Amino acid sequence: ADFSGMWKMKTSENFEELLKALGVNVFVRKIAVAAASRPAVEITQQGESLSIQTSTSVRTTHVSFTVGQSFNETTVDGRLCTSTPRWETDSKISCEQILQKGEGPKTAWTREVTNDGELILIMSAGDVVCTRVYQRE
Ligand code: R12
Repeated sequence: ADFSGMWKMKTSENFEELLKALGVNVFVRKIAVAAASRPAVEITQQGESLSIQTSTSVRTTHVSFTVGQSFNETTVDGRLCTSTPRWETDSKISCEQILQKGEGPKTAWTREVTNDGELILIMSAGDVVCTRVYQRE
Protein backbone atom coordinates (compact mmCIF):
# COMPACT_ATOMS: atom_id res chain seq x y z
CA ALA A 1 0.00 0.00 0.00
CA ASP A 2 1.02 3.59 -0.48
CA PHE A 3 1.04 5.64 2.73
CA SER A 4 2.63 8.67 1.03
CA GLY A 5 0.98 12.03 1.18
CA MET A 6 -0.05 14.98 3.26
CA TRP A 7 -2.80 13.92 5.56
CA LYS A 8 -5.36 15.87 7.54
CA MET A 9 -7.32 14.43 10.42
CA LYS A 10 -11.01 13.77 9.99
CA THR A 11 -11.98 12.10 13.29
CA SER A 12 -10.33 11.18 16.57
CA GLU A 13 -11.68 8.99 19.33
CA ASN A 14 -10.28 8.44 22.82
CA PHE A 15 -7.11 10.52 22.43
CA GLU A 16 -7.57 12.13 25.85
CA GLU A 17 -8.35 8.75 27.45
CA LEU A 18 -5.14 7.40 25.91
CA LEU A 19 -3.10 10.20 27.50
CA LYS A 20 -4.87 9.63 30.80
CA ALA A 21 -3.96 5.92 30.68
CA LEU A 22 -0.35 7.00 30.17
CA GLY A 23 -0.48 9.14 33.29
CA VAL A 24 -0.35 12.55 31.57
CA ASN A 25 -1.63 15.17 34.02
CA VAL A 26 -4.79 17.08 33.27
CA PHE A 27 -3.03 20.39 32.55
CA VAL A 28 -0.70 18.93 29.92
CA ARG A 29 -3.49 16.70 28.65
CA LYS A 30 -5.81 19.59 27.80
CA ILE A 31 -3.06 21.40 25.91
CA ALA A 32 -2.07 18.21 24.08
CA VAL A 33 -5.67 17.38 23.14
CA ALA A 34 -6.24 20.86 21.73
CA ALA A 35 -2.97 20.78 19.76
CA ALA A 36 -3.54 17.25 18.50
CA SER A 37 -6.94 18.18 17.06
CA ARG A 38 -5.20 19.91 14.15
CA PRO A 39 -2.17 17.83 13.24
CA ALA A 40 -0.36 17.95 9.93
CA VAL A 41 0.91 14.54 8.93
CA GLU A 42 3.32 14.06 6.05
CA ILE A 43 4.38 10.59 5.02
CA THR A 44 6.92 9.62 2.41
CA GLN A 45 7.43 6.02 1.50
CA GLN A 46 9.89 4.14 -0.61
CA GLY A 47 9.08 0.46 -0.65
CA GLU A 48 9.30 -0.81 2.91
CA SER A 49 10.77 2.44 4.26
CA LEU A 50 8.56 5.16 5.66
CA SER A 51 9.18 8.60 7.02
CA ILE A 52 6.38 10.14 9.07
CA GLN A 53 6.35 13.73 10.28
CA THR A 54 3.54 14.66 12.63
CA SER A 55 3.33 18.37 13.40
CA THR A 56 1.29 20.21 15.99
CA SER A 57 1.69 23.61 17.63
CA VAL A 58 3.25 22.05 20.74
CA ARG A 59 5.09 18.99 19.46
CA THR A 60 6.47 17.76 16.17
CA THR A 61 7.77 14.24 15.78
CA HIS A 62 9.63 12.69 12.91
CA VAL A 63 10.26 8.98 12.56
CA SER A 64 11.93 7.02 9.78
CA PHE A 65 11.85 3.26 9.74
CA THR A 66 11.87 0.17 7.57
CA VAL A 67 9.11 -2.34 8.21
CA GLY A 68 10.73 -5.41 9.76
CA GLN A 69 13.48 -3.42 11.50
CA SER A 70 13.34 -2.05 15.05
CA PHE A 71 13.89 1.67 15.57
CA ASN A 72 13.84 4.25 18.34
CA GLU A 73 10.85 6.52 18.73
CA THR A 74 8.90 8.09 21.54
CA THR A 75 5.53 7.07 22.88
CA VAL A 76 2.79 9.66 22.37
CA ASP A 77 3.57 11.03 25.86
CA GLY A 78 7.22 11.44 24.92
CA ARG A 79 9.02 8.46 26.48
CA LEU A 80 11.84 6.83 24.55
CA CYS A 81 10.96 3.36 23.30
CA THR A 82 12.09 0.68 20.90
CA SER A 83 9.51 0.04 18.22
CA THR A 84 9.15 -3.02 16.04
CA PRO A 85 7.00 -2.49 12.95
CA ARG A 86 5.70 -5.38 10.85
CA TRP A 87 3.18 -5.86 8.05
CA GLU A 88 -0.09 -7.10 9.48
CA THR A 89 -1.59 -7.09 5.97
CA ASP A 90 -0.13 -5.53 2.81
CA SER A 91 -1.87 -2.28 3.73
CA LYS A 92 -1.48 -2.32 7.52
CA ILE A 93 1.62 -1.82 9.65
CA SER A 94 1.48 -2.93 13.25
CA CYS A 95 4.09 -1.69 15.71
CA GLU A 96 4.79 -2.75 19.27
CA GLN A 97 6.67 -0.41 21.57
CA ILE A 98 8.97 -1.34 24.47
CA LEU A 99 9.96 1.43 26.89
CA GLN A 100 13.71 1.93 27.12
CA LYS A 101 13.44 3.01 30.79
CA GLY A 102 10.90 2.69 33.51
CA GLU A 103 7.46 1.19 33.52
CA GLY A 104 4.15 2.00 31.98
CA PRO A 105 1.20 0.50 30.21
CA LYS A 106 1.98 -1.56 27.10
CA THR A 107 1.82 0.70 24.04
CA ALA A 108 1.48 0.03 20.34
CA TRP A 109 0.18 1.61 17.14
CA THR A 110 -1.11 0.48 13.77
CA ARG A 111 -1.39 2.47 10.56
CA GLU A 112 -3.57 1.25 7.73
CA VAL A 113 -4.50 2.67 4.34
CA THR A 114 -8.04 1.60 3.50
CA ASN A 115 -9.51 0.80 0.08
CA ASP A 116 -11.18 4.20 0.01
CA GLY A 117 -7.89 5.96 0.58
CA GLU A 118 -8.16 6.86 4.25
CA LEU A 119 -5.38 6.44 6.77
CA ILE A 120 -6.39 4.91 10.09
CA LEU A 121 -4.05 5.32 13.03
CA ILE A 122 -4.78 3.25 16.10
CA MET A 123 -2.76 3.89 19.25
CA SER A 124 -3.19 1.82 22.37
CA ALA A 125 -2.01 2.00 25.97
CA GLY A 126 -2.98 -1.01 28.06
CA ASP A 127 -6.58 -1.63 27.09
CA VAL A 128 -7.33 1.95 26.03
CA VAL A 129 -7.59 2.30 22.25
CA CYS A 130 -7.51 5.61 20.37
CA THR A 131 -8.59 5.69 16.72
CA ARG A 132 -7.72 8.56 14.38
CA VAL A 133 -8.87 8.74 10.77
CA TYR A 134 -7.08 10.89 8.19
CA GLN A 135 -7.81 11.88 4.61
CA ARG A 136 -5.31 13.05 2.02
CA GLU A 137 -5.17 16.84 1.75
C1 R12 B 1 3.80 15.89 27.44
C2 R12 B 1 4.16 16.97 26.61
C3 R12 B 1 3.49 17.15 25.37
C4 R12 B 1 2.49 16.24 24.97
C5 R12 B 1 2.14 15.19 25.84
C6 R12 B 1 2.80 15.01 27.06
C7 R12 B 1 1.82 16.44 23.66
C8 R12 B 1 1.66 15.48 22.70
C9 R12 B 1 1.00 15.68 21.43
C10 R12 B 1 0.83 14.58 20.64
C11 R12 B 1 0.21 14.57 19.34
C12 R12 B 1 0.08 13.41 18.69
C13 R12 B 1 -0.49 13.27 17.34
C14 R12 B 1 -0.54 12.01 16.83
C15 R12 B 1 -1.01 11.64 15.49
C16 R12 B 1 -0.92 14.46 16.60
C17 R12 B 1 0.51 17.04 21.04
C18 R12 B 1 1.05 14.22 25.49
C19 R12 B 1 3.86 18.32 24.46
O1 R12 B 1 4.42 15.71 28.63
O2 R12 B 1 -2.13 12.02 15.07
O3 R12 B 1 -0.28 10.95 14.78
C20 R12 B 1 5.24 17.88 27.04
